[in-house]
Amino acid sequence: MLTLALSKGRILEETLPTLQAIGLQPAGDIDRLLRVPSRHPEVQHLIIRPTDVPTYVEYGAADFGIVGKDILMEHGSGSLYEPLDLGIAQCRLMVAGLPGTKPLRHRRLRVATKYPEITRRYFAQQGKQVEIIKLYGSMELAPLVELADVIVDLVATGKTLKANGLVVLEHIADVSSRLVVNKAAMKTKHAALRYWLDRFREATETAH
Ligand code: PRT
Ligand code: MG
Repeated sequence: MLTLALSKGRILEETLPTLQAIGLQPAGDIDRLLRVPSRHPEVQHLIIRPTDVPTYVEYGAADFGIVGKDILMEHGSGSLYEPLDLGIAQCRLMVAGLPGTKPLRHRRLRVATKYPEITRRYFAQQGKQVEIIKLYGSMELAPLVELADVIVDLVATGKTLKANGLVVLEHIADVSSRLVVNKAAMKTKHAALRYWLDRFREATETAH
C-alpha cells in the first residue's frame, strides 16, 4: 500500500484532473474524510493542509505528496526528494507594497509574511536585516494599516494586490506544485513509486 498526501484547497482542485487521468481519483468524500481510498487498490490519499504535507512525507506517514514550491522552500526541502514539477497552481512569490515604498534609513524594514524563513533568507542574501512579522493570511492588509512596510506573498493574476492599492516591488521565485517523495520509501518501495512517478510524469507532459 502507498500513501499519497494531497494539499487540500486550490492545489487539490488542480490535481484532480491528473489523478483522474492516471486512475488515482479519490473514492470517497474528499470534503470530509482525511484519509480516502483511491480508485487503485494499492494507493490511498491523505487530504491535509498544504503546510503539513512536507511533514507527513518527511516522517514517512505518507510515501509521497503534492505541495506548492512555496511551502517546500519554507519547510526546507533537503529532507525530501522532489522529482517532478507538476506545473499546476502556478504563481510567483513577490515582495509587494504601496507604490513608491523606499528602503528605510532610520530603522529596519518591517516585512509581513506567512513565509518567515524564505523572507529572512531572501533579504539576508542582499545583506539586509529585516524585522519579520509572521501572519497567517491576508498579508495585503498589513501595509495599509502600517503594520508592515512591505509584504512577501504569492501573486497569481495580481488582482488582489491591485484591489488593495499595492504593487509588486521585487520578484523572489516562481512557484508551482511539486511531487515530493520520502527518501526511505524511495528505496524500500522503489518499484511501486517509480511506476506512479512515471504515470504522473506522462500525465504532466500530456497536459502541457
Ligand atoms: O490553509 P493553509 O494556510 O494551509 O493553506 P492556504 O489557505 O494558503 O491554501 P490554498 O488552498 O490557498 O493553496 C495555497 C497554495 O496554492 C500555495 O501554497 C501555492 O502553492 C498555491 N497558489 C497558487 C496560491 C496562489 N496561486 C495564490 N494566488 N496560493 C495563494 N494565492 C493567494 C495569494 O496569497 C493572494 O492572497 O491568492 C491571492 C493572490 O491571487 P491573485 O490572483 O489576486 O494575484
Ligand atoms: Mg487556508
